[in-house]
Amino acid sequence: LPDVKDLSLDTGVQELLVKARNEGIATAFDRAVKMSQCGFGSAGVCCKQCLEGPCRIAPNGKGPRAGVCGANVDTIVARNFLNTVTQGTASHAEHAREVAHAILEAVEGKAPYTIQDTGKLKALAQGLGITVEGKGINQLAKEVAHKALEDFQKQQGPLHWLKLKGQTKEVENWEKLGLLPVNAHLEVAKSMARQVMGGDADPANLLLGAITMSLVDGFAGLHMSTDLQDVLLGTPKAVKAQYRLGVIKEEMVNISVHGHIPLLAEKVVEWAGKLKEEARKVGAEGINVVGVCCSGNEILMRKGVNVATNYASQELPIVTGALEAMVVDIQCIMPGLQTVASCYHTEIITTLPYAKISGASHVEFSAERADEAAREIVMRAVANFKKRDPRKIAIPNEVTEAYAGFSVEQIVEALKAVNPDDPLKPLVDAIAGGQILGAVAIVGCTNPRKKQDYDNLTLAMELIKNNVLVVATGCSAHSLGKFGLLSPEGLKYCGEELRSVLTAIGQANGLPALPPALHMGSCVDNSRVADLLTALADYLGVGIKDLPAAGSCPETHHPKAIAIGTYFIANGVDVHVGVNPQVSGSELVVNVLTANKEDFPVTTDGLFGGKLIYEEDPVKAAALIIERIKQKRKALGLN
Ligand code: NFS
Repeated sequence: LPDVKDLSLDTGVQELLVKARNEGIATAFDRAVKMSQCGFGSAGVCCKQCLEGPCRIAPNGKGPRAGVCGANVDTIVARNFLNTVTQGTASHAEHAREVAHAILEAVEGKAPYTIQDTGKLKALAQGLGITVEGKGINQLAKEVAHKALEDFQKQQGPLHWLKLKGQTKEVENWEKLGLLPVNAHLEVAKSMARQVMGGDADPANLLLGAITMSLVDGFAGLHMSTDLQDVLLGTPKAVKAQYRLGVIKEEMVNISVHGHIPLLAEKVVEWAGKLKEEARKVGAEGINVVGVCCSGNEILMRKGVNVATNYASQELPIVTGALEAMVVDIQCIMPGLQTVASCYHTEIITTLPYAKISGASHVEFSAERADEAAREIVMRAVANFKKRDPRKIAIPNEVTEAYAGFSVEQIVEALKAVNPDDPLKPLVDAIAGGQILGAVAIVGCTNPRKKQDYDNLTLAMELIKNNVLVVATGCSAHSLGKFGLLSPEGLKYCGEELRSVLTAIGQANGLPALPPALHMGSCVDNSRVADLLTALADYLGVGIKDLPAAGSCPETHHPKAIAIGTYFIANGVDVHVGVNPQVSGSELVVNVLTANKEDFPVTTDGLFGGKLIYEEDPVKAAALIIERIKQKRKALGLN
C-alpha cells in the first residue's frame, strides 16, 4: 500500500489512515489501490444497453469496430456520456423537487419549517409571473412551489426556471438550436428512452441531448434547489467556522451529517441544540454537529457549522473512535461507511426510503416528520456515547479557520460598501483594468484515486497567484478551507493586484480583507456562480460566453459534477476536469467536447462558446485556463 502522505494532503486524514491500517480497516483510499480501472470503461467504449452484449470496441483498433447491433464507438461513447449527465441531473432534480414539497407542506402547516427569506420569495414570485400584491407570505410560497412542481409536469414550453434564471443571450442560443427542456421528469425519461437499444444512434444528436439534459440539471436542479432552500431556510450571509478533523471533540457527543438535501441537516443542528441536557446526563459536555460533503456545506453556509472533512475521506471521522452517529440522506455516501462503522461504536443512520445501506440503522425522514426524526437521531447518538471504546479514540488536533456564506446577495452587499449606488461597478472595473484577470469557480469533488485536496489547492494557488478571482463550491471548497484559502490569511498567496482589490473590499466592510477564495456553497449552489456570471454579463450587455471566466473540477468523481460542467459549457463557460471523463474512445466525441471551434466542424466551443478541458496536472491546467481567459479578454477588447 502507498505511503499515506501520497493519498491525502490533510495530515489529520493521513494520521487516521495509519490508524485504520493498524486496526485492519480498509478505506476508499486503500480500495482504490487494489481496484484496477477497466481500460474499456475508462475510454467509454463499453456498451451494456442490451443482452446481445455487453459489447466493447477496443480503442487500439484491434477487434470488432461495431457492437452486435452495429452501434459504432462514437454512438457508444456519446450514449454513455448522455447517461452520465442524466444520472447527475436526476439527482439534482429530485433534490429540488423534495424542497418544493417541503415548502408546500410547511405553508400548509404540515411540516415544521417557516419561510425565512420573504424578500427572495417575493422576487422569485415576481420573476415567475405571479401577482405579489395583496397576497400573504404563505400564499405566495404555495404558488411558487406549485410553479416549481409544474417544471416536473407541464407538457409544453420551456422550464419556468430556465425563463426565470437563464441569461437572455444564452437562452436565445439554446432556443435557436432547439434545445430547450420542457419538464425535468419528461426530459429524464426521454433521455433514458433515447439511450435504449435501438433508440438514438447519432452521436452528435446524443451529445445535444446531453446539453438539454444539462439545462434541466442547471435550472430544475441547481437553481431551483438553491432558490427554494434560500426561501425556506434563509439566504446565506458571511460566517466564520472551522475545518478539519480536529472539529470532532472528545468530550462531546459527536454527530456528523453527510449527504445533500439540507432539510434533515438543519433539523439535526436544531435538535442538537435542544437536547444538550440529555448529553450531560450521559457524561458528555454537549452535542457537537460536524459537516461532511455538501450537507456540511449547507449548514456551514447558513449556520456556521464546522466541517470535518470532504468526500474521499468520509470514512475517517468514524476512525477517530469518537463519532456517535453519522446521519446520511443521499448522494456521495459510500456504502463502505457501514463496514468501517461496524468496527466502532458509530451508528450509521440512513434516512430516505430510497437510499438505504444494509447493516445501517434507518430513521425515516420526511419534511412532515422532521422534528420527530431529528430528535430520534440525536437521542440515538446520545445513547451511543457510553458505548465508546476509550482505547480506540484518536482525534487529530489541527483545525483551520475559514469564512463561508458568500451568496450573490452577500457579495453584492460587500461591494455596496465600496459603491452603494452601483455595486457591481468596482468588480467590473477591476476586471476591465486587469487587477482581476478573470474569475474561476473551483468546484466539485475529491476522488480517492487522486491525492486528496492536492489538485484543488494547487490549481487555486496557481490562479490566485496570477490575479484570477477564485470562488469555490462543493468538496473542493472544503479542500481550500482546510488549507487556509477561505481565510484572509491565504491572501499571501495572491498576486499583488488581486490582493489589493480583496483587501480594499474587505476593509470597506470593516474586515482585514476578503479571503482569496469565496465559498459560495454546496454543489447545487453552483447556481450562485451562474447568477453572478449572469449579473456581470447583463451589466456589460454581453453573453456569459464572452466573460473571462471558467470553471474547474480538478478532483472530479461524481456524474453530478459532469452534469454541472456540461451546464456551464452550455452557458459558454470553459470547464476543466482533472480526472478522465471517460470519452477518449471516440475521437468524434473528444473533438466535439474539447476542440477549438476553428479545428473541428461541430464543437461546443462553436455552438456555445465553452469547451471541456481535460488535464490531470493542476499546474498545466491553470495555465490552459489562464490562456483561454486571456483570449476572452482580448475578444472583449481588454488587455
Ligand atoms: Ni458535489 Fe457534494 Fe462532494 Fe462531489 Fe459529492 S458531496 S454535490 S458530487 S463529492 S462535490
